[in-house]
Amino acid sequence: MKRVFSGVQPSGVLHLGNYFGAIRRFVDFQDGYDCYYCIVDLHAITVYQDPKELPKQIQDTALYYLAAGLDPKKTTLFVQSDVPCHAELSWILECVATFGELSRMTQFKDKAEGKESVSAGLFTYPVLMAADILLYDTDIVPVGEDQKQHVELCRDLAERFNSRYGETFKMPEPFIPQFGSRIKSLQDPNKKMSKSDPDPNSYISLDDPKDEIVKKIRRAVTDSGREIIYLPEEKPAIANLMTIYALCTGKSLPEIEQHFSGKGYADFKKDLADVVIQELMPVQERYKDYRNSGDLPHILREGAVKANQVSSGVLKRAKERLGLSLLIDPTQRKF
Ligand code: AQP
Repeated sequence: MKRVFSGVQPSGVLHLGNYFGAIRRFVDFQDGYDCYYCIVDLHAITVYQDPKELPKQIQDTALYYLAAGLDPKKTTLFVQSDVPCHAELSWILECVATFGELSRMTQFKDKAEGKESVSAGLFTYPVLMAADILLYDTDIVPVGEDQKQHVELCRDLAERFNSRYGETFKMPEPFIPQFGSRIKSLQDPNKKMSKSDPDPNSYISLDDPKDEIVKKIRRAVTDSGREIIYLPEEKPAIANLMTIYALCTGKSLPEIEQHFSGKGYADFKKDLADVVIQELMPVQERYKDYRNSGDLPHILREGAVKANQVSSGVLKRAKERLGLSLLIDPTQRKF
């Protein structure tokens, strides 16, 4: 069976972009693939997280994975910091990565822009992501468009390590959905929807109540004109809203254009709010069911045990190639 790995940061409440660009795709892979899905809390702390809030954010991210349809019997769900190999392989790969290539990562540039000081962890974030992926001998990495450059870096690091030290890592392929891989901000269609956007009107969170969804969609920016047509260059705001509509309903863009022909933005936004609510209400119900069931700690413990087993084998392989000690008990060192 081919192996799939991906992760989501517990850096806030998940939004429609995370849902359509990532976790709903994760569910598609669970039949027929060996899936490892991670709550990447070590990535989240590259920017400040309130230590009182972080445990709840980790729990909620895991609950939303389950609420979106992940079956813990079919997939391995775990928290990154429960598996120490991630941090260890990350350091090893940092010694293979170059300062120049990390400086070219656009996500770092975006996140660092305008800030007086950023953590070194934010700079080396893509290397930790490479370690996450390579530790599971991953074949496929489902991600949104924004992570494409990071998966490419992961492949470069794997290739460089393999040619320097001998065949060690499997070469992963990104899987970026053709549609929905870059849901845009509702307030600025030039930016992606993001949980750390200071304007809450820019995103729809998976836990937004119905009236909030209606309000946010009503306030979403539109383009000039009044026609509902898909022209991403000329009408990026409407194209984004149509993308969300298509993802919620399964309708094609020409079908949507035809359905709203002769109608204006107000009618379209009203229907869009309805279909988003129809998509998200069952997710919110399942979230509550999983939270009330109390099953989560057990699911995450089992996931961590399995993830530790697999990743420690790959880390051992890498350390062997490097000529590093494999001893679990350092008091047994012989030379
Ligand atoms: N707007 C988006 N459209 C489609 N996919 C998206 N993803 C994120 N935003 C969009 C995908 O969701 C997965 C998890 O992302 P993440 O939480 O690890 O980090 P991120 O990409 O940095 O997402 P955010 O929301 O922008 O988080 P913050 O604000 O904390 O940095 C990834 O597969 C990502 O591609």
